[in-house]
Amino acid sequence: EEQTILRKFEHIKHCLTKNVEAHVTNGFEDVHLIHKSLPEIDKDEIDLSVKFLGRKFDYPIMITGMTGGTRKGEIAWRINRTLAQAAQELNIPLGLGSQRAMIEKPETWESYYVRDVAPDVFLVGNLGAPQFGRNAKKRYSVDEVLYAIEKIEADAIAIHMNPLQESIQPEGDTTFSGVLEALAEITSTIDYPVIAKETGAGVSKEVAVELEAVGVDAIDISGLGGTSWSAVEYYRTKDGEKRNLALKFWDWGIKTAISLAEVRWATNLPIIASGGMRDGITMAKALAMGASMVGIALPVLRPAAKGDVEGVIRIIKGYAEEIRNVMFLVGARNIKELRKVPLVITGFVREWLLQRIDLNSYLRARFKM
Ligand code: FMN
Repeated sequence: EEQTILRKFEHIKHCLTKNVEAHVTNGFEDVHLIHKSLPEIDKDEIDLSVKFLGRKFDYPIMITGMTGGTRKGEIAWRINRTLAQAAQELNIPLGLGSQRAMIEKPETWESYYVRDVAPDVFLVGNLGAPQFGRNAKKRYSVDEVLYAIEKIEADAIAIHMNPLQESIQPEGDTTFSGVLEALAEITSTIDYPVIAKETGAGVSKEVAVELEAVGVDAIDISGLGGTSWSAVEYYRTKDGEKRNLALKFWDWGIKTAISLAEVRWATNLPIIASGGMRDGITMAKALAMGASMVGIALPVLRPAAKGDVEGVIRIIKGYAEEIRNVMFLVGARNIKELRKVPLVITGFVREWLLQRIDLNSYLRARFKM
């Protein structure tokens, strides 16, 4: 158990001090919105609010799960409280980091508990797919899911899919057989929304179709182009061979822009587009491509680690203002209209998508959810 907690410390430390991002882009440079010389709207009538999983949010931006598992007063506790206060003020959803530590060491539960400072925030708990594998050392069931949600008064649960990280990690849990069957049991048993979430390597159309079939409520695609878990594990491991493996897989995965188009085309599920989202123009492109929400993690880690609530708010409001500016320049009054504006897809992303989806039907139907 100590190992789970130590690992979390190391992950945060490396994410704060090293370059842990992919060496490749997340693909949105190949996605183009068309400038509109006559927008025929007033900038101050633009509405950034969105509906997602039955709730209304002021901005189409979510902070996705990063941490938890330390004692009260320590770093993970501080990060979650800081993010929670910012999310409460902004009225946006907040994800927590893996609650495995809390299941193994129940006394760490308070580092995930933020209801006292964020009574209204839409809070998403987090557990890992490998713990639901048939051959997991201690296979989780619906009981652990309900405990993770209810102990901290969360509104939903994200099950993270991280085979890349687990395959690189020296002590990784690579027990992924039987996860779909476990997800089917969870979604049919509990009343809370279930989000299937990648962690930086993207979701393909095939996996998205499987996830839709077992009844998940949304997918966080978390594609390639932002935080790389191979990079994080590269810095953590001292074993030469494992380091080499981590380096080779630094840029493994499906770029966020590509994953988004595949999943939007193949399913009707709401999508959180995350993975390297670092400015509002990119975020507006993702929303125009059919995402319901955009997700960020790494950009708010630094202010959160310092307890800087205003710093987190400033970053997210900055993105929001850029999204608003794009919406003005393409003549979209709200996110629904943004999802209907024309899009041009060029280069590598176009070439990929032509082999994987019917690009024209996707471009026509990207606003279906
Ligand atoms: N994702 C999870 O589902 N569970 C986690 O426990 C988790 N821990 C993370 C810790 C850190 C420090 C960071 C930076 C990310 C973590 N993630 C975790 C992944 C993020 O939620 C997100 O999917 C990924 O970092 C891509 O977004 P980004 O490029 O904006 O960082």
